[in-house]
Order: sequence, then structure tokens, then C-alpha cells
Amino acid sequence: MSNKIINPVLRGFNPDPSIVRVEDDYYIATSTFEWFPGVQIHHSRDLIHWQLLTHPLNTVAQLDLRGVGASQGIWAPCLTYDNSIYYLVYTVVNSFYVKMYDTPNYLVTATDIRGEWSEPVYLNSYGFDPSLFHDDDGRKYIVSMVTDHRVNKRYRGHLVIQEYSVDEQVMIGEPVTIYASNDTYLEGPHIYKRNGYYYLFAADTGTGEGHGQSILRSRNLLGPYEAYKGNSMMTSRDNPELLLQKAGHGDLVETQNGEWYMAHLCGRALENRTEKGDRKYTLGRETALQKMEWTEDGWLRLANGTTLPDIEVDAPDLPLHPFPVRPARDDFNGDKLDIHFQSLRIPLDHTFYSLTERAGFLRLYGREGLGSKYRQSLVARRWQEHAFTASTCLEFDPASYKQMAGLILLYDTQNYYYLHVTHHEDLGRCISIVCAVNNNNSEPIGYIALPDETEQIWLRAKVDHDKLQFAYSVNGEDRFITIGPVLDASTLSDEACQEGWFTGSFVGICCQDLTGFRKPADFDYFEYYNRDPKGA
Ligand code: 6LW
Repeated sequence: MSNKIINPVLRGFNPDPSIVRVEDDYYIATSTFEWFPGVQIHHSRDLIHWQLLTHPLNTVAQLDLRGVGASQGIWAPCLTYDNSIYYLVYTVVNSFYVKMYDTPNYLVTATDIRGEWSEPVYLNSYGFDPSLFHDDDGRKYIVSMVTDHRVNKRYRGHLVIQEYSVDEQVMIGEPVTIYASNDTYLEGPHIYKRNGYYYLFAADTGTGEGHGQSILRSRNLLGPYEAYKGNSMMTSRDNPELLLQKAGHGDLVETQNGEWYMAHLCGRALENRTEKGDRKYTLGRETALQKMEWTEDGWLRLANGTTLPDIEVDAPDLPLHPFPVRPARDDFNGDKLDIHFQSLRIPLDHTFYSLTERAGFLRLYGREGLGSKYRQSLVARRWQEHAFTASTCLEFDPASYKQMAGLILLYDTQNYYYLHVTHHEDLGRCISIVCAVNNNNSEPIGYIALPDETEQIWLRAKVDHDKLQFAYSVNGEDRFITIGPVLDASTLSDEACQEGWFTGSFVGICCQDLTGFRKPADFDYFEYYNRDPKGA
């Protein structure tokens, strides 16, 4: 019996996967949007076990997302390898203007996947989802998706290809349209060459519950491309009962032994698996793997013989390579932030945080407010399951209601639940909750005054599907008391958030000081663990 891959392999917000094999190592790159550092790369040697390895775009010179809106920033990276060099191409969406996205595309390279990666080379702004194809003769091409106009509230677009000169670091020749969408809208294109055919592999029908994956082929790189009669060759659109919804946006990899797999994005709905419609996805879009097979007449299909993505998939015949399990708790004893933490839009320097000024604590200096798209002092990680608990312990002594620090669950600058310590003119130092739902901020709720002698304050969030309950303690971590009502966690989802809808939810810690004095908060630990949904 073969070992099984359990999907999603990359749980929580990890969309638009691009997969590559380099000898015995496999890498998947996924989109990070407004989160910094840019692009996540996970590593595996058996396709079963995956570990977050690196974020290639980690300096301001490489990526400066100040001011970009929710779900803009990095879209759909494509990771490839040729002649001892890693190539990563991606879009940095930096504005959305009268129904048009501004989509400059860039390329960075590295000889070691852990970096250093080069400074970005500007490619073009034709569209998004650029992908790099290395032809057998050494020439390289970028294929991307260009939206034409908005017709009947539906995007249309075409796929274009253009040559890229590695020596000159510029696009050369003219862009050529290789696919024009009439009924089927294609994006996320990749090209592969096999047995004399060029295969165009692309996502169809948008990234929601109607999503699918299509394959086309041609004897010539520039087309015309013929569509497979079995398209969508994978989709969940007619099967609302499947756990893996939104399946599409695939990329292919061949193992050392000639087996084929597709990495693709998917989503797990909160509830109500038998009907589509108003289902919500708080975890965003995730990454799954399917085993593939080539038909005798040279088309590609799922190895399960259907068009439906599986949760359990036969693993390739490779030695198992598990990674050490990460501890749920980060005690902030190191001198670097854990790789799972991300910040918003820019890297955090010593004016935002310190792990050394007070040993064993993460000191966050209060910076801009939660609505800011510039310099927030916030570190957060992805939700990975529908039931989890997150907690922290902090010391913070605010003198103004403009100074806050605490535990936050957030989707973007307009949608969050924030349990925090602040100052109240009647109560003095206190705890309260602020809720923002599409920028409608509630009045703070659940005010609790803190005893004067309190130093450490424990804060906790428990999420169970659409339910969120905060708790706090001033007497140790076994003495939590709930605070505030049960809140609606489903507002932090791709479907409910109105400014952005591509990311997924995060949980983390942050500190604001709107007086400008950068009042610090000291966090002793941050803990996140996934629970059995029925468990406590
Ligand atoms: C991705 C594109 C898409 O680049 O969503 O709806 C974008 N289509 O393929 C972000 O994931």
C-alpha cells in the first residue's frame, strides 16, 4: 500500500501554487498579497511532508508595499529552475483603478533557493499571473493573462506570450495572443513541453466556487492551441459536498521516477457542505496535490479517473522525509522572529520591535493604527484550521486611549477583532474589544478595568468555525475568564470582506501608539494550536 498525501498539504492561506522539482527537492511558491516578506516557499522531499522554507522578497529594495490595498501586492508567483538558477516571476498589484488593476510583473533570480535573491527585473505590465517557460532550445518566454474589458460584469481576457532575454534582462519581440477567451476565461497559465506538444495548462472560470483547471495543446509554441474535450479536467463546481472546493490554478511536476502531480489551489468552506451560495472561507485559499496520468492520446487527467480533487492521494514512491514538529508556543527566546510570522506591507526594523532589549520577550513599539496601509507594528500568522486557540501574555502600561496592544484576528485593515489593553479616562488601564466589519467599527465592548498591581495580562481567542470567543486572565494562564459576546468569525472570510477577497485570516499581536511616542508592549509568548472542532 502506498503512503498517502493528505490535502490540503499547505493549510491556511496559500493560494496560486507553483511547484518545481530540483533533483530530489520539491518547492511550492504561493502568493502573499499585502503580507511581508513576499512569496512563501515550502519545501518537501516526498510530497507528503512540507515545511515553510523561505520568503524570497525580504528587503524594501525588493518589495515595498506601503499604501497597497487589501489583496493587492504579490499575486501568483511562478517558480522555475534552469541551468543552476532559480527564477521567480510574479505580479505586484499596486492599484485598482476604474475596474482595472495596475499589474507590473517582475523577475528575481537566485542560485540558492534560500537566497539571496536578486533585485527585481521589471518585465512588463500586460497582465497578471506571469509564468516563465524554458524551451528546449534555451529561449525563454513569459506567458501571462491580460484582461480586456469588463463585459456583462464578467472579466474577459486573453493569454499572451513574449520572449524574454536573459542576457539583456528585457522582453524582446512582440507579445502574441495564444488564447482569447470567449466563453471560458483562462488565467494562471503555465506551458510545458512533452512528446512534441506544447501544453497550455491554465485555471478556468475565476478563483471562486466555479473554479476549474483546463489543458490545451499545440505542436507550436505560438499556437493555435486545441482544448482538451475533457475540460475542465478538474473542478469541484458541481460537487458542493466535496471538502476541497474552488479547485483550480494548477501547476505540474514530474517526480524523479516519472510520476506526475499537480499542485492546485482549493478552499474548505466553513459549513454547509451540501449547498453552495453563501458559504464562507475564513482560511482563504490553500494548496493541494493530485496525482495525474497521461492518456494514450497525450492528454492529462487525474489519476483517480474523475475530474474531482481528492483529499487522500497516493504518494510517489519516494523515501519519507518528515520534518520536526514545530512547538505551538513561541517564547521569543531567539533573536529572530519565527518564519511563520508576517508583517503588513514592509519589513519590521528595530523601530518596530526588539527581541533583545528584554530577553525572552518580543517588544513591539506602538506605531500606526489598524486602518493604516503604511507602518503597522503587527506580526501575525495564518489560521490553519477551523478550530484553533491562540493566546499571548503581555505587559503594557498605556497612558492614553491612543495606546493599545493585544491579540488580533484579522483579514485586512477593514476587518478584525481586537482584544487589547488600553487606557480609559474613568477606568484607567483596562481591556476591551474593538470589532471592525468592512470598516464599520463597533464601539469598544467588554471594558474591564485592570487592578493597579497587574503586570502580566493573558489574552486568548478561541475560534470554532464561525464562532469566536475572547478571554483574559490577570492570574495566570489557567484562570481565563471570557470577555465580550460570542463574535461572528465568518466576517473574516474571502466572501465577507469587501475591500479584498484573496487572502485568508491571520491571528497575531500588535501595538499602536497614535500619540507618536512609540510606547512599547512586551509580549512573553505567542501560542497557536489547532483543536479538534468538537474539543474544548
Ligand atoms: C490570481 C489570479 C486570480 O493571480 O486571483 O481570480 C489572483 N484570479 O489567478 C490572486 O490569487
